[in-house]
Amino acid sequence: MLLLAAVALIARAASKGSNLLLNIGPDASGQIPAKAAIDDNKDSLWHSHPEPMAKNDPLPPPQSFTVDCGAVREMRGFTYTPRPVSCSVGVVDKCEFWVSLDGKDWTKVAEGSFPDVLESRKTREVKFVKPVKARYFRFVATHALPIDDRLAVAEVDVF
Ligand SMILES: [Ca+2]
Repeated sequence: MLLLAAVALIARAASKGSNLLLNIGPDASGQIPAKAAIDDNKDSLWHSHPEPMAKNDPLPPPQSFTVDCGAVREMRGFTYTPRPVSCSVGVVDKCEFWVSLDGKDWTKVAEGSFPDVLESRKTREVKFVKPVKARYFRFVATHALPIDDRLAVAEVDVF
């Protein structure tokens, strides 16, 4: 059971025409640019925490964001692009990928583990066991290197 929705914001994704429902931590008060995870720009980042993060106020995983694709579509897998090499804090190396038809009932369809993520920030592709039909997807960051109390993601997409 995921319990991640403390605050929900809705923003318009710039390039993919999706509504972004973004779940942020219970103590977050700032505008977190989660839409930056689906803007086709590897230099813009989703952060799990407000900027600047309070020194004694970590937001440990899992942290997530949820995307409304606007209509039911077939999904065969997802891609994940780590944050650029210019910073190595909170680089997500483990994640889960969930999908939903209605935004209420969720099914985990994949897990990702990228142990070489600090050395290589290339885009990773994870295929589901079988294609699924869904309108919503949720990227859940479950661990990060080398610091696990904040998380950042450059890009996530479905294919
Ligand atoms: Ca981005």
